Amino acid sequence: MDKIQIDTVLNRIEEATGQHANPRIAAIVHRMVRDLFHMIEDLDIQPEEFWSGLNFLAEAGRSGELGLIAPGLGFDHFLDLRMDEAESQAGIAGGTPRTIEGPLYVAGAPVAQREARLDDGTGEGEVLVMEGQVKDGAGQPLANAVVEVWHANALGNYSYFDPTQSAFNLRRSIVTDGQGRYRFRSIMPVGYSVPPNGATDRLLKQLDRHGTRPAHIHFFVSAPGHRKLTTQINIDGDPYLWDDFAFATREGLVPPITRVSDAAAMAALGVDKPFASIRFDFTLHADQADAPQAEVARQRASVAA
Ligand code: MBD
Ligand code: FE
Repeated sequence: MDKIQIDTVLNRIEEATGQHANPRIAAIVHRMVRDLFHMIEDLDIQPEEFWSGLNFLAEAGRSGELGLIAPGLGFDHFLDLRMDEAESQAGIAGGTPRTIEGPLYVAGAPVAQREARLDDGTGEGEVLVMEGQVKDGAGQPLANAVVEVWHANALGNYSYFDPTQSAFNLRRSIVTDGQGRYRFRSIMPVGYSVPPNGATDRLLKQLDRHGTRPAHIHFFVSAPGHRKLTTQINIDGDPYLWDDFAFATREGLVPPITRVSDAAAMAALGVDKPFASIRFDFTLHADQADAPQAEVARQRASVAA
């Protein structure tokens, strides 16, 4: 089709916009329609392809998988890179790198002071102890920081979304002590994979891609007067470490794992096998008025405590 013809029809559609339109929404919708019209033209998209794409998105919505398709196509990571860029423009540098939240956070997890056990004791998996400090940009410990932690079990599944797990299994909010310290005992997570034959899986198969994440642990770290950090650590040695379907692995977020076989340390935890130990400190940036919001509002699952 002639570019002028496309512009003519696009202009008619945009001119239908009323006086009381939301200008931001209108700008976004117009741009999206414009780009998609040109895509249809450039790729010569056939009606059957258009309707099959529309129905695909509708089904992904019905099955709750749009939150998986977005990271699988790199959108979440791209938004991270844009936030990094915005921070750098505001003079914010260093600190613990951010990485994507993902779709599996649940608000309302039990709150613990200084330390917590995350697993309910029923699941498989090597015992893992993770500890460290929350610090400010000058390396000073942050007392009363909140470390929200959530991760998958040894089958790669998250409580709440996996109804076979107990409420808030592998999810806690830990408040740091006077020296900024937190500590938790849990079990080693295994990488999540998208639901077999779901919309995300079928899309990725068309791209000859897998839908697996390397084993990881999610965190929101917040402290009064500081920018909230959304991040993850990865479990070193996972075969998918640098082959994450969500593109979220970053340098600085792969701490070394130590195996502890010291008898006294094992006895103190009440375990009879060596356990894994990770030490990881989080460094937050101070609040800054002219910097973009670090906290992202989005729909999240929530369960009353
Ligand atoms: C996850 O566990 C996850 O962290 C992301 C980003 C997407 C799907 C599952
Ligand atoms: Fe995850």
